[in-house]
Amino acid sequence: MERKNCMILALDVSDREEALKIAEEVSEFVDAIKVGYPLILATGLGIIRELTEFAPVIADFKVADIPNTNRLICEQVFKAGADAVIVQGFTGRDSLNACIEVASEYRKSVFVVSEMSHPGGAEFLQAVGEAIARMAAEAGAFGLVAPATRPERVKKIRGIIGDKLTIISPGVGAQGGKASDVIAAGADWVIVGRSIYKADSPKEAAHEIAAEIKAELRREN
Ligand code: NUP
Repeated sequence: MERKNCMILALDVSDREEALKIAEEVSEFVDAIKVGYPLILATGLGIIRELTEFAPVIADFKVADIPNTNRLICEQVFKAGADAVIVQGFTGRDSLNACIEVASEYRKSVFVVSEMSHPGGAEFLQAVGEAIARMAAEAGAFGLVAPATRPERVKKIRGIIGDKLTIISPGVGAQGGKASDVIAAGADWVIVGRSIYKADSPKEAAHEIAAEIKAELRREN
């Protein structure tokens, strides 16, 4: 995944044609497309391969099971053509190791959720977010998913992991986070869903957020 636009599209629509249309329209502004249960349950796993025509695909299954089941899930995801999978960290090191082993067999990547972006993410998960981030770094994960709704948490986690891991950050726009704030806090990519796919012009919306990120990166350099 090339870090060009610093933006990942979260494509949570449930119609195949619409998904492909939006992916094509915004592909020049995003470095990857994240798909999850809504689109895959509605259209089937084959949509992953179709979307790879426009950008690398990240499968957001938040894999959270015992090691053997995690392994079986990750095998399906990579066989389907995904470039990366998102897994939960709270299930522990053995479950995470299983995902990372499969990913390395396929030469693909694992992102670990350290804590989540919604208000409920602060209820239980935030308390163990830093420990999960450390575990992900030790286990050799490629990156972390950390909340754009709480840039101060992204900054803290970046401080813990250094430059070892890539941080991708959801919660921009519809959930209240601001792309430039979380990039400034240390995220490598923002993940944006509804603010793009629900916009009158997804292309224009993606363009605007991409411009905001570019301005922030220029300010930093
Ligand atoms: O903590 C997380 N928050 C979050 O929103 C972890 C995630 N994977 N996501 C996903 O990011 C969520 O499932 C959705 O696909 C996307 C954010 O979409 P939106 O709020 O921009 O529409």
